[in-house]
This record gives sequence, C-alpha cells and structure tokens, in this order.
Amino acid sequence: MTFSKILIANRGEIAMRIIRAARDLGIPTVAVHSTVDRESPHVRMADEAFCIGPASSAESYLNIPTLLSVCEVTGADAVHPGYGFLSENAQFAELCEVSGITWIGPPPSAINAMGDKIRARALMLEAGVPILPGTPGAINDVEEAKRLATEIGFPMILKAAAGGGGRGMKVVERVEDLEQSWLTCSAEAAAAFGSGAVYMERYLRRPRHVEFQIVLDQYGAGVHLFERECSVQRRHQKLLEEAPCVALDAETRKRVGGLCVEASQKIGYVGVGTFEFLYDTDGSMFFMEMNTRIQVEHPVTEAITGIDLVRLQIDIARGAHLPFTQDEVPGPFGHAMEFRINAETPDKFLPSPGTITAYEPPGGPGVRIDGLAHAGYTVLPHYDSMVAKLIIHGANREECMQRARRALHEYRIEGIATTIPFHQRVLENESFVRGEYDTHLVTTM
Ligand code: MV4
Repeated sequence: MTFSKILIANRGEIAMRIIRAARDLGIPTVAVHSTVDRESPHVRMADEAFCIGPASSAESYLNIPTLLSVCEVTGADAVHPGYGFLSENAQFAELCEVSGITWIGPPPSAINAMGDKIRARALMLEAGVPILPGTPGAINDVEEAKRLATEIGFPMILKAAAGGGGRGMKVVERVEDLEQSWLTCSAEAAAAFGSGAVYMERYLRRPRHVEFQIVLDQYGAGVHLFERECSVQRRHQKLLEEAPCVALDAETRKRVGGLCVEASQKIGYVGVGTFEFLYDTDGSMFFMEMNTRIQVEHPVTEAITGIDLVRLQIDIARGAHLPFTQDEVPGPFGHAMEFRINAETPDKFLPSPGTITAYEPPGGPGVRIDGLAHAGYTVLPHYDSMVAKLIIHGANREECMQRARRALHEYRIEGIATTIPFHQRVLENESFVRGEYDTHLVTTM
C-alpha cells in the first residue's frame, strides 16, 4: 500500500520536515495554512496549499472539519499531524480513519490511554515499567491519600490525570498541606482540562529528564532507538537535547529500552513514540509520561542512528515491516545535540517576534539545520517562537560540543533576538560540559 497524497496538518519546521520525507518517498503533499501563513516556507515547499482560516489556531490548524474537507477536495488519503496542534487528538485520528484517511500516528486507543496519566501509570505498572510510589488511581479519599503519603514519605507531587508536559502539577511538602493542595489542584485541573481527577506520587527534587524513542510496526514488531537527555529546560520548554545520555550505562539503556518496547506491544502501540522518565541521582528511572507523536527533538536520534524517523513513520503507516530487529538497530554512533533557536531574548526568554533582516546559517561537518528562518522571514506572534533547530553531530561528546561552539559562532540572525547567546553560555557552563547536570541547570545559570 502507498499513499497518493499526504496532507500535513501543521506548519513551520515540522511541516517542512514531513514534506521532505514525503518527497524522498515520491509522495505528493498538501500544505494547509492560516491567512497570516500564506507566505510561509512550508506552503511554498508543498505541492499544493490550502488556506484553512484566520491566524487563530483554533480556527485554522485545529479546525478538524476543515482539515477533513481539504482531504476530500484534494484527494489526500493520509494525514500527518506533526507535533503540537492535533497530533495527540484521538478524536481527529478516529475521524480520519473512519473517513478512509490513514492517520500517520498511533491508534486512537493508544493516544487515549496515554493521554490519561492515571491509566498510563496503571498500564506501566502492569507492564513492569518502573513508576514512582503513589496512589493507584485518582484521589477520592483524602484520609487514604494522607495515610499513603505518610507511608511513602514527603515531598509528594499532585498531578492532573488529564494534564501533562508540566501542566496541572503541585508539590506537597507536608501532610497538613495535602487536603488543601488537592482541592486547589483538582479545581484548577477541572477548569483547565475538563477533568478534576488528580493522582499523587513521590516527588524527586533534582531529576534528569531522560526519554526513550520507540518504534513499532503494525505487526507487533518493535525496537527502541536509545534515549535522549532533555534536562536543559525552562518552564517545561525544552531548549537543548542530547543523545546518548552521558549518565546512562549500556546495561540500563538495554533494560529500560526493552521494557518500553514490551509495554508498547502490550498496549497495541504502532508507529513512533517516546517514553519520558525521571532519572534520579542514584541511577533509578521512573516512568513519567508517554508522548504519542513525533517529537521536536527527533533529529538527535536520527543523528546517532542514521535513521530517517519521519520516513519510517510514513512507511509504517502504509504497512511496511520494521526494517531491523533490536540487535540490528544501527548505532548509537557518536554524540548529537539539538539547540532550539527561538525568537526570544536569551536571558529572560521574552518573545521577540519581528522580521529577520539578515540570516547566515552555519555549515561544515556535523551541522544540520531544520528551520524556517531566512532573511525577510517574519516571526509571527500567533505561533510557537522556534525558528530553527541546530543539530550537531560529532564522534564523541567533546567533538560535538566543539562543533556546536563553532556553528553557534558562525550563526548570524539579525532583526530579532534569539536563544543563540543562551546556548553559547550553556556550552561554557562547567556542569553541562562535564555532563553533570539535571532539570535545575537553567535556573542556576
Ligand atoms: C515530576 C518531578 C519530580 N517528581 N514528578 C514536569 C513535566 C511533567 N511531565 C512532569 N514533571 C515533573 N514531574 C515527580 N514525581 C519533576 C518534574 C519536573 C520536570 C521534569 C522533567 C523536566 C523538567 C522538569 C522541571 C520541573 C519539574
């Protein structure tokens, strides 16, 4: 089976990334865009483009009926949702499938299961993936939760079942605060996500964020493609990712990666996905959440394996068998880092929309740029501020960092503020350079 045309329900660099993969496969693409994105690079790069509404995402990139109509009008028989927007919307996935359009993503049932953090936790427990001690389900009985918390020990953290990515969380330091915190967290979750279900688990103060890339075909075969370290974050926005994680030994990599694959098989997962873990100072790993989409940071995994993950995603959606077993997975080769170049001030991370007046990208060995930035490009205030991703590969972490310093030095973007100076500071930070850092790094810089 193949696709006659892929509609890309996204914009920006990921839309361009998907168009490139489709063109490598000889599959035509349809771009969609809002009125303000008429001149955007992804529109020019696609074979066809349709305007789907005004600047507001709710009325354009998130408009399901319009997207389905564009599929019908253009004859697109597959949809790639990219990341963000509708990428983890099980209802959209379901509507595509019932309309005879292939959803290039996991089954709606898997999106739903992992979207509910309480169900995800229960499924991981069942599958043997380590989770933090906590409540087995949503808190209903506060006295029971207090008893459990006293048993496990403080600090604890309350998390909304329908939250994720750092939204709807509250740390609880003392048993006396539990009831009030739960009431507040639950009310906020109900208002933000439409569900007040909240669970509780042990809180780790200085974890690393380590995630495993997995991929499964429609026939149940699956592999992991190693891990990425994503601890360089600010307010739950990742800024820099690297692979492999310097703090992980080969045995743990193999064991935890294998557990992720087994768990994915148990839930009937298909396609690419990511298991996020908290990695504690003592070397233990605990499941945090699963992302059921291609991620922004997928290129670091591509760099250390040589695999085109987006092409693999499309191939799997059209029925291909996974081309390798776990033992045949290429790599990990050398070391890779991704630097997110955002239109933001480098110290306070304030948005800096505007027009890029001069643009000179770096080049040379080990340099890849996935981005939409160019001279004359206007960064719109309506959308994500990321204008490019600089992906650096080297034979080892030292070479990778040196090439990164060289590339960031060459990179010239004028007219807007960018996170380039921030990345230069990271590459001079002793803890980062030693590889001894955690999710608090940015706060301490
Ligand atoms: C935690 C945690 C510590 N202990 N859970 C943040 C994102 C969301 N997926 C869950 N998050 C956290 N959950 C327990 N039990 C610390 C965080 C956290 C964090 C995690 C990864 C990367 C950056 C972070 C920054 C602050 C808090």
